[in-house]
Amino acid sequence: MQNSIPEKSIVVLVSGNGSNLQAIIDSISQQKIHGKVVAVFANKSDAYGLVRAEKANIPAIFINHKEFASREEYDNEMMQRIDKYAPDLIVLAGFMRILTPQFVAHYQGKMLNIHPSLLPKYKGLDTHQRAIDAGDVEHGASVHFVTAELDGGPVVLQSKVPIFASQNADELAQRVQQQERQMYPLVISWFCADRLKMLNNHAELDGQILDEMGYAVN
Ligand code: NHR
Ligand code: GAR
Repeated sequence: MQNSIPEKSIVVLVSGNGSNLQAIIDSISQQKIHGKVVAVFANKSDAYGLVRAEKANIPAIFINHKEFASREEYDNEMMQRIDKYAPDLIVLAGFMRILTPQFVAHYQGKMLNIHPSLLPKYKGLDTHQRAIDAGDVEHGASVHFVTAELDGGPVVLQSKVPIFASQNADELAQRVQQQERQMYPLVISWFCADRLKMLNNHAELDGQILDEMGYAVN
């Protein structure tokens, strides 16, 4: 069935290491995702994700936000450059810049993010330390559709890890990221197979509205 629909074009936005980007590239080469990464954009010149893209022969584009007077102008430039690749899906993979409502509206229902917490807990930054400081016994990551509400769009899938008393935030982050590299390609494969949609601010998989905390809630 998968091959009866056209391959999706994916644009990935990164700011850093790009280990999630790498997991997506690898899943595509293993034919687990019916899609193609057509471009990688970064807002940081030293983002290692740009190097990973180049190594995979994917156009790697750095746009310096310092050259733009406002977030609106920066996002407008991004939109114009991104749209040249006619993407079906925008994937935020460690992208660290808040996007304007105009940008989000332009890619409504076509943009996913991976956030390092069990949403709705710990929106924003420094999530691993915040989970430890709160004395939580579990933590994890969430894949969600991006809406204008920061880290507030409908959740598709969560993955949990235990928090051990002896762990520091860096060790916890590593364990969370290990989960991320499994779950993000899976969700992207659903989207590329036309199984996953955002409708009326809900995530829908195979025509079923997903729970507030996504698929496979336990
Ligand atoms: N934009 C919108 N409109 N909605 C979302 O849900 C978004 C978004 C942009 C990025 C990723 C998000 C995360 O997963 C994301 C989701 C950056 C910040 C932030 O505060 C917060 C959340 C996320 C990404 N950024 C600072 C800013 O002023 C800069 C911080 C830095 O450069 O270190 O943009 O966590
Ligand atoms: C990931 O843990 C991701 O969840 C997080 O940054 C890391 C990026 O790793 N995202 C955010 O904090 C977004 N604000 P990567 O660059 O190796 O994919």
